[in-house]
Amino acid sequence: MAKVALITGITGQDGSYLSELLLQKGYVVHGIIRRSSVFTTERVEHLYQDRHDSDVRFRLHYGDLLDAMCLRRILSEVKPDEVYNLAAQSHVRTSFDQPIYTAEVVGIGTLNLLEAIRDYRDSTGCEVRFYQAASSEMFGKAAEVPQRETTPFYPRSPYACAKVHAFWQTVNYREAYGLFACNGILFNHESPRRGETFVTRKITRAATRIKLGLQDKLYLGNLDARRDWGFAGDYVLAMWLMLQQEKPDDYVVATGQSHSVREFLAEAFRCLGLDGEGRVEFDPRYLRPTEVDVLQGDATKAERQLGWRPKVTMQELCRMMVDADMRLAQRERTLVDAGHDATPRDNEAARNHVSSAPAAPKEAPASRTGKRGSASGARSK
Ligand code: NAP
Ligand code: G4F
Repeated sequence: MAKVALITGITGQDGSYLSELLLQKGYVVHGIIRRSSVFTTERVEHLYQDRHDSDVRFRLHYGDLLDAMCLRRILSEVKPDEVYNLAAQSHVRTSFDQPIYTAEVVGIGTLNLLEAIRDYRDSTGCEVRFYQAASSEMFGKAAEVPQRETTPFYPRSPYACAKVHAFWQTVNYREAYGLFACNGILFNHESPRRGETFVTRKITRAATRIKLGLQDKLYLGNLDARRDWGFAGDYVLAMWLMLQQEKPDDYVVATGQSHSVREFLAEAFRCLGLDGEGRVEFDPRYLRPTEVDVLQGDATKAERQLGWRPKVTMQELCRMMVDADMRLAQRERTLVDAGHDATPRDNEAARNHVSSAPAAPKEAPASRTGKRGSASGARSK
């Protein structure tokens, strides 16, 4: 019989890649989506199946990590073998503006789900394997470089504090209740489907728009921060592998290479043959009250125990994102030249970036970071 997976955060970057992977592996995939006044399902639209079709293997359910009752109802209905908890208020800078909300979704939301799974298991006798999307942000002001599973946590944002809470709750449910629960401590991973307010995508989107004369400038914060950037498509495989092991455990997932924001920026401009001189300006709004200076992971354990390895380098990732965003910018350019509004209504940038997906994905709508670079604070963090 086909395995059943339940994914929270299915409409996000990772949710879309993980869905594709699990569908390819023959799973029935269920996802939890939040009700919104606008469509939020663009990243998984290509996976949608009409419920009236036979052999429907992809289904979405309304719910929210903050609604404990609905989590219980969905578990009873779906009867999952595996639950992947990817839902989060995942933007670090925003977590300083919304610390309590972030703590509720990331911290208490995870606990709501763990409790629901424990009760479901105890009342039905059905085992459920649980994956928690932990984060390298938990290392924060890191005690060592590179960071590994044994590196102590020193969180530097409300987001990271909440992820540390969720991490230890996951460990505790494993030890206290024997739940098969794993933390994937994932370092930054990006793709053409990355949200446009994260720095890599903000850069590739702006650079391609600058190249085509759709935008003058790019406003950024701290260019010296260093991150270990990998490709999201590679990282979802590590999530799945963790739940296929004999015993549950926690793993760092990273490329082992660290680059500064400045280096990523230079790489994006280099891909486009663009001179960045006078194009990039500093805006203190994008600084964080406390910054994480250097993240660089050591994924030796994941390689040894899971047989997992990253395939895409930072340079290849940057090229992939620039190419996808260039296609988007070209569409915008065509619209502008024809006298239409330049703001794209949809975004097919990621179409050619589903390494082995059953169908081509549709990209999320581009954030309106302000025509000609006038980024609004709320939109382009
Ligand atoms: P993302 O693109 O920001 O997606 C977040 C997802 O969570 C979206 O589907 C969002 O739904 C959903 N969500 C937010 N609040 C929710 C709530 N209260 N209830 C239910 N769903 C909710 O994030 P991502 O990059 O795919 O990352 C996936 C997970 O990995 C997150 O937990 C993130 O913190 C963690 N992580 C990410 C990275 C990275 O570099 N990408 C690294 C380490 C850890 P809407 O579409 O409705 O907003
Ligand atoms: O792209 P970022 O916003 O990602 P950040 O803060 O590292 O968080 C991401 O990765 C975490 C894993 O380590 C995830 F857990 C988390 O959910 C998220 O996916 O910022 C990267 C760096 C930071 O140091 C930031 O200060 O880029 C710097 N930066 C410089 N200018 C900027 C900007 N970041 C953003 N978002 N916007 C800027 O204009």
